[in-house]
Formats: sequence, C-alpha cells, structure tokens
Amino acid sequence: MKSASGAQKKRAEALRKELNTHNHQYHVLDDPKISDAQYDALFRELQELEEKYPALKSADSPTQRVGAPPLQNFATVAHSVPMLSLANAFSEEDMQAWEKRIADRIDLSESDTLEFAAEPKLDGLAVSLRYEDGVFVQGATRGDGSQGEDITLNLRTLSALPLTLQVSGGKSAGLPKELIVRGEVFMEKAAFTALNNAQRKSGNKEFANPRNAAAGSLRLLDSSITASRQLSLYVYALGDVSQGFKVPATQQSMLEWLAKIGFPVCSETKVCANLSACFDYYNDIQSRRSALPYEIDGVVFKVNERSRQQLLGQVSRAPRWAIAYKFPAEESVTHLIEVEFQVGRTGALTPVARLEPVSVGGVTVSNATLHNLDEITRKDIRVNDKVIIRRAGDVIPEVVRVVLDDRKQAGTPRRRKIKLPETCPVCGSPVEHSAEEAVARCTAGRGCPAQHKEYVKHFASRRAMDIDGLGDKLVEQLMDAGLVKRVDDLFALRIEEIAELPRMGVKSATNLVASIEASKSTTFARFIFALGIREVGETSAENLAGAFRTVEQLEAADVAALEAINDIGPIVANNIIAYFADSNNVDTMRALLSAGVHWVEPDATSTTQSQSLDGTSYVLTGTLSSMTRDEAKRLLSDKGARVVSSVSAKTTGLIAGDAPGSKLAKAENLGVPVLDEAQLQLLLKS
Ligand code: JCF
Repeated sequence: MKSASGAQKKRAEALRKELNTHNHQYHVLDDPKISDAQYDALFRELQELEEKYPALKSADSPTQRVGAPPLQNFATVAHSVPMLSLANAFSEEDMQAWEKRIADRIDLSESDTLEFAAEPKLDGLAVSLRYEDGVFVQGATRGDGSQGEDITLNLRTLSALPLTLQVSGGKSAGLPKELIVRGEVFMEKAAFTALNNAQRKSGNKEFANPRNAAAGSLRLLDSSITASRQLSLYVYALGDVSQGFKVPATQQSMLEWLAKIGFPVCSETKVCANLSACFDYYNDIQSRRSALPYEIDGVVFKVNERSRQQLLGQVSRAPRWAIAYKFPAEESVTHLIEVEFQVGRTGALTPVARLEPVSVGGVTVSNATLHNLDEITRKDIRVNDKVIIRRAGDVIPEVVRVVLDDRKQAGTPRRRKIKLPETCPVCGSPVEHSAEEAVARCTAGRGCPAQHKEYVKHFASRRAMDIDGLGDKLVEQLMDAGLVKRVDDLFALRIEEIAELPRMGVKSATNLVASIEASKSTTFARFIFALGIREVGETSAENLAGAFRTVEQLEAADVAALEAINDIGPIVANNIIAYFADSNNVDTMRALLSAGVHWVEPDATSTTQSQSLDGTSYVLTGTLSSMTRDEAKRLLSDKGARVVSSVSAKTTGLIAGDAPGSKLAKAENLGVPVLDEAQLQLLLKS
C-alpha cells in the first residue's frame, strides 16, 4: 500500500480542522458559515483521502462520527472524581431551607451576598467526557457515580460533541493536558417525534419519552445506529482537570470558558443575585417550558463561586452547593374508570377517559383524551387499566400508555376492551366509520344536539364572530335553558333572561348583549368561517371572501368556480355546494343577515393601497411580545403577504420572536433574511 505524501497528510489535517470548525458553527453555535453541499464536498474529500491512506485516519476525524463496528459489551470506566447527583427541592420553602443551610456553613458577613447560577434541568442522560491535549479520548455514562460504561464510540457520533477543542492563539496553551467535562445527552422534542414516527413505520418499538429515546440510543452496542439518532448535548460541570490549570472562578465564567473552547452550553443559563431572582427565573422558565425545543423537569441552581462550592463540599452523592428545583410532575399514574364518547362539531366521536382524579403538573385531572379508536388500539388501552396521564403546558391531558405490568397483578379489576358505539351517545342516530378515516361520526349533522351545541360555540369563538365573553360554558347554559335554539337566537337575547342564569347578573348580561351587538359588524371572511362549512377553515374563508364579493355570489358558485380558488379542492368545493343545498343552512344564514350581521364591502381603491406586501411570503417563529402569531399572520395577510409554515429558499423573510425554533437555523442556512419584532412593526406600517 502506498503511503501518503506530506502534502496529503497536511491536506487531511486541514480538512479535519475545517470540518470540525464548520460542524461547531452549525451544531453548537447555530450559525453555519458554509452550505450543506460545501460541507459534504469537504467531508467526501477527507473520506476519500482516508480510504486511500488508512494511516491518515485519526480518532478525532469527523469521518469517525458515522459509527464503528458493533461491540460485544461496554467496558467499565472508573470516575476518579465521582459523578454527583442532585438533591431535589419541590417548593420555595425547600429552596429557602437550602439557602439557610448554605449560609450557616459559609458564615456570610453582613455585606456578603450569595449568588446562584441557574440553568434548566435537562431530562436526559448524564455523561462524562475526557479530553487529552484537547482531543476527545473517552466518554462514559454516570453508572453508579463511581463507575460507568465506556460509550466513547457512541458519543463520537454526536454532532454537537467537539472531537477536538479550540484554542485561540495557537497550540494547546489555553487548555489543561487532561480535562474531564460533564454534561447531559438528550433528544430534542422534534427529533423524538421524528424517531418515533420512523420506528412505527418500520414496525419497531416506540420510545415512551425523549429521555428513554436518548438513553436507549446512547447505550447501543452498534454505534452506527446511534449515529442515525439526533442526539444533543449540553455540558454543565467539570470533573478532573490537570493540576496547576487555573479554572475560572465561578460556575458562569466556567460555562463561558467551556463554550469558548467548543462545548455546547445551554443558552438559558443565568446568574441570579439572590433567592428571589431564582424564583423569577424558575417561574419564567416554567412558563416557557412547552415552547422550549427540549424537555426539562426543573431548574438547577448552583452556588456561583467555585471557592464556596469547595467549602461546602458534599453529602453522600450530592453536592451541598447545588439543588434541582423540580417542576410538578407532568405525568402521573391513575385508574381508567370508563371511556365515553364525546360528539364534536362535525359529528366526530372522540373517546374520553374518565379517570380517578389525579394531580398532574399541579392540576387535578379527571378526564383525558384518547384521540381516536386507532390510538386506543395502538396503545392497547382497556377500561380498568392503570394508565399514565400526561399534561404538558396548557394542552389537553392525554393518556400516554398503559402500565402493562399492572394487568398481571392478582386482585386488580378485569379489563374490558373499548368498543365504538353503533349509535350516537347523544342523539341515537347511526354512527358511520369509513375505512379512510380514523374518526367515526354521528350521521345526524346539526340535527344532533351535541353537534349543534359545538357549532354555536364555534360561531361565537374568537376567530369566527368573536363574541367577547361568550365562552363554551355560557353557550351550554344558554342552550340548556332553551334561550338559544339556533345561532340567530343569540341576536334576540334580552338582558333580563340572561341575568336569570346561574352565576350571571344584570351587569354581566348587559355586557354580553353589548358584545353580541358589537359582533354584528364583522368581515365577510369571518362570516364565512363562522358558518362552519365542513373543512372551510380560516384560510379558505379568506380566499372565498376575496374571490366572491357577496353572499349571493358565493351561493351561486358552482364546483368549477370554487375549485378555481386558491387552496379549494374538490372535496371542500362539494362541501360548500352541499352546505347551500340544505335549506336549514340557508334559512339560518338569511336570519343572521336580517338580524343585522354585516360587513364593509372592500372597495377597489383601498385594496390596491393596502396590498403593499403583495407577492411576498413570510414565516413566523418564536413568541412575539406585542401580538400573538395569529394576529401577526392576519396583519401580514391584510397587506397581501402570504404567511406560510415552512422556510424555503423562496421565502421573503423569517420573522423570529423569542425562543425561535429550528426554522431560524434553516433560514440562516438558506440565506433567507431574518426580521425581529421591531422590523415586523416597520413592515406592517410600510
Ligand atoms: O441538566 C441536568 N440534568 C443537570 C444535572 C445539570 C447540572 O448542572 C448538574 C446535574 C447533575 C449534577 N450538575 C450536577 C453537579
């Protein structure tokens, strides 16, 4: 075999260095400097060189991230500095007690303050990473804290893990000879969903949660499978560091140093000046929990000064200087008492689990959605099962899975399979379950009281007629009392009759009548959306309102005319025809118009003037502070812009609010301009 020339050796080294830098730009800094294609070309060049001259291969080569031949078993790694776990706090009182224990031990003088470093507590797998002369040489799991498993080959496949560390200004002068860094390997929510979809399609076992998916992926003997999983990493602590190396004095400056030499560090870390600032941080993170791209189960607080950490030391396996302030659990176990079917606006039957009440994420839950029958079958859920309930953020609680082991327990109640009812549980009409659809439906249409009630709720809702103060509960009360039999009855309601309802009074009744009156002045698009035609959502309603100027024109349209409209296909076109073919619908619509529902016909001059964003397309990501994303979408559409959901090279701009998702990286990658909220405001004023 030929050996590589000096020039080839140099080239391989240069390629490795360049690829490692771009990898860091992309996966750690979220700031790619070259295109994917350029990266691939460099990667292939290195791969070819290494294949031709295997002697050029090195353990820190980016080509080694693709995985190595499978292992028989993992070797054991001894942690010379033990990997600690964390004590937990569950309340502000627990936190106050923790602070007091610290203050008692370090003798704070009057003027002394106790600073804390805060970071989200990631729900993943703790790892220890060893670097020698700036090169990654070994990685291990926590194991029991003093001994873990050698998972070096698996860790090498993580794109965010630096294979070589960066030092500005030459050689490894700025680095300790030996450096052990600790952190958490985790899977982002989006990667987890994608993985489970792929597992389902290929008939493989799905993972219960991102934590299990991350742990399962890291503990595979075949690292080429690990390479195919999208695992992320954040580092947060040090293990051994060579004698004599000066480690930064605080937790926060240590994290900054780790980031500087190439490690991924969570961008949410922050210094809190006192305990009250810690509580603010905790509350802020908790409120943004569901919008974060990864799962967290609390906040880790650490005494910021490392000298004080040393002074405090540890008890058994947990440091005195750190604590995990946990969020209330989002998952709980309870007993599934019964399954009932709820009838929605379109007649869809949704199975709902009646549960023994249980606290989930700090809220008592006694109902949870089971989505549809396919989901029930897939998860094999039966009445009397022990089930795991999940309530993430503000979403409706759902049944995640069955505790299967409980079925084997003697003395537990008999399980019963869940069957779809043959008739509607509300009106008794036949239920239809077509082969193409996951959902089963009541066939009675608005003749079914349940469907009708849901329709009135839709009519009053914010995106439809926007009747302020008329929520779901009040609609139920009005309909149960017989005051509203059809939507147009809303416009004939009198203050006295509303005031009679439970929990209402003259004042709230007066307000309600005023907002019903105010809702009469609407837009054609909202009116069309409020009619509740099957599958005519807000966007279709807007397109229809733009294409037809009056109700009469819309009513008279045939399938061809409807299908000519942007985003209206044959199914929706037929739904519209069917809607106007039903005389009940037409009567109701006429009654609404006679009751005074109206809108201003857009005139030709104002449209041309306001369509300044015609022909542009925007994507929204993250949280805006001055308006909701829906409002931003409407304001942009009003100016003629198209608001789409994913970034492509053709996108005019990405509008990024707080905590933007992966769309930001994609936009930057494609060179799509990124606008912040202030720039959005300017755009809307233009
Ligand atoms: O995010 C975590 N799961 C996490 C775990 C963060 C930390 O800063 C930790 C930790 C476990 C031990 N720090 C220590 C000392």
